Amino acid sequence: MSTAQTPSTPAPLLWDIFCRVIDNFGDLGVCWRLSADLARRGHRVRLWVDDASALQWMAPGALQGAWPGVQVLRWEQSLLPQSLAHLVPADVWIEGFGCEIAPEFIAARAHSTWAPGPNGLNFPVWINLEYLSAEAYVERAHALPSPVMQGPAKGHTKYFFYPGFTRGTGGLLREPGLVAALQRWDDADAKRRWLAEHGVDWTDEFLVALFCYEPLALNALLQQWAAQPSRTRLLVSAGRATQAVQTALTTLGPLSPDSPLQITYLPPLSQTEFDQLLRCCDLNFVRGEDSLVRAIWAGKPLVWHIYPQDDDAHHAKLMAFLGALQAPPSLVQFHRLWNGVETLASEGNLAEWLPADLDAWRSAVQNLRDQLLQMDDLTTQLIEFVQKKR
Ligand code: TRH
Repeated sequence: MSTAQTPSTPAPLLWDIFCRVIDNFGDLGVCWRLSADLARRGHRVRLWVDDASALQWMAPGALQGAWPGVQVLRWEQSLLPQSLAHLVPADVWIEGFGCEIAPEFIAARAHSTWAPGPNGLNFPVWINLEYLSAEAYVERAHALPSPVMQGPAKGHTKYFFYPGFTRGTGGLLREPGLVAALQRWDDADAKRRWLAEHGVDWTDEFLVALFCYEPLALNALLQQWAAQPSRTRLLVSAGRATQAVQTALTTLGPLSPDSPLQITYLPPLSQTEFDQLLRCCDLNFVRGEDSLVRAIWAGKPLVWHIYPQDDDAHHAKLMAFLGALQAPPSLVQFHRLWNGVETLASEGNLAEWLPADLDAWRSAVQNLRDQLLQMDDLTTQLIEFVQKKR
């Protein structure tokens, strides 16, 4: 295959993506998905990360260099003069979620006598990739320049890049062909096969994926699923969700083998398998940022456990998302309880809407997904943005 570029196909670029893991998996999850998506589109990526351990299960092979086009590097290497001296200069720098590139790294580039980068450019397009929100400020702040006032890059400009749900934002990560690929799991046999391969003996119960922090309403929900006549199988993600369910069961008591609620604890899945899991289930509980986006692509009813902030700033962010989703009142109410915006007035008012309103919940997710499919995805927009700034 020829690698020659025509005037309409912009040359592939070299990207440095920087990621610091604050907690949980979302920072790395997003930075990895972006890296892999760029590489699949022919770009080359160096992913500098302070704790890459979760990639062992999120993207098996990534740490061993098995993903063509992506090189995972330790953050500390970005501070070492000897590792910087021979580094091919990148065309783009991405700071994931406000993590700041080490001054040593910036200085090495700013003061270097390097020849211009592979595309004839002396300084990279520098982007701060922000957190996802549906709040109104996102459209105002997206793509704004931020002049660098001090340090070795003084006089250069960074740009804010905001993911989002509307055309005035940077969009959402969505690899080409993703939604079509997920549709294969609509077939009951494919789904059964996938579940069996992952140790789930599915006998047509209502399937629920649970990826959450420690929701206060969890006990009540488990209790109700265990008490209602219809059968539910809960597929619980590894880590905090598993711990939360096990803690709840110490209060509620163990489930009997013939309980209508059966629980399977999943091992950590790769991102690809995680996406497939969401497509298999009838209802998806997700959290943070990246899994929310994946649950939208899955097109199944979803409940979001938002990442909590000390000053309750997440309440406005939650309501903004529910607005974007045009969530029916029962789904809004369920989110308020699940996220502790309000507490359960009495037991018995949490799971009772689930069967009744599930169709409306599903329609809301699918309508949002269909709107989003009309927009360019984040990687496409990012590449276009960089091309314009060069
Ligand atoms: O893990 P999260 O809660 O992550 C984050 C972080 O807390 C981050 O600091 C915060 O900024 C952000 O939330 C808002 O949830 P999230 O964002 O959904 O990330 C989880 C990632 O882990 C996602 O990429 C999917 C992946 N994953 C797997 O690949 N396999 C699995 O089995 C599971 C459970 C998740």
